[in-house]
Parts: sequence; structure tokens; C-alpha cells
Amino acid sequence: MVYDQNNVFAKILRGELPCHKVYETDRVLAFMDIMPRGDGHVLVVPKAPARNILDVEPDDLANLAKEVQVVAKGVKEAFKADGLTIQQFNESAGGQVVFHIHVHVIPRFEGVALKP
Ligand code: DGP
Repeated sequence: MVYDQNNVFAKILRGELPCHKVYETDRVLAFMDIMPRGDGHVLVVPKAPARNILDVEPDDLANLAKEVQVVAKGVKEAFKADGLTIQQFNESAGGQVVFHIHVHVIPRFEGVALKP
């Protein structure tokens, strides 16, 4: 699959664009979504280049899942959320806009809908 080295998350990972970082390991970076669908909307991004679920290395995917759980627990606690929505989109038809694999972690609150 085609991986565009100039996608915005690649630029953030290289430090060429700013982000509001909330968590980092040697393999993932998590930062606040610039267009949040709710308070505390965080993106978890593997540092290894991959376009989406279809071409990510299985070990990077396994590590991503592990780190999504870490971030989810932290975000739920930090925002005193009642629950969480976890989303991941693949290709334009699947709703993907930025073509570097990432997972959305969105705190949810009873009676509060996500923004469109
Ligand atoms: P999607 O590819 O559909 O999973 O959504 C990409 C998300 O990335 C979307 O919620 C908005 C967010 N986003 C796009 N550009 C930037 C950026 O430059 N900085 C940050 N922090 N988030 C971005």
C-alpha cells in the first residue's frame, strides 16, 4: 500500500508540526485531536509508518492495542468520563482522512452525544 511520508501525522512524528502531546513511548505518540468530537479526544499513533489496518505490521498493531488501553485508562481518569468510544478508520470509504494509522480515544459522558 502507498504510504505518503508527508501526511500530517508523519510530520507531527518528525517534529515538523506541533501537537499537544499527552503520552509517548519509543513506539507510539498520543496527542489531542485538533478537531475533537468531544472533550478529551485523543489520537494514538504508532511511530512506525503504516497507512492503516491493512498494512500495519502485526507486532506494531499489537503494541498499538496495548497502548490504546493505557491511554484509554488515563483519559477516562483524567476527564472523569463515564465511558469511552474507540474508533479506527481505513481508507476514504471507511472515513479515514489522515493516511497514517491511528486510533481515536474519545471520553463519553452520560447523555452527551459526540459532535459530528
Ligand atoms: P481520521 O483519519 O478520519 O481517523 O481522522 C483524522 C483525525 O485527525 C481527525 O479527527 C482530525 C485529526 N487531525 C487532522 N489533522 C490534524 C493535525 O494537524 N493535528 C491534530 N492534532 N489532529 C489532526
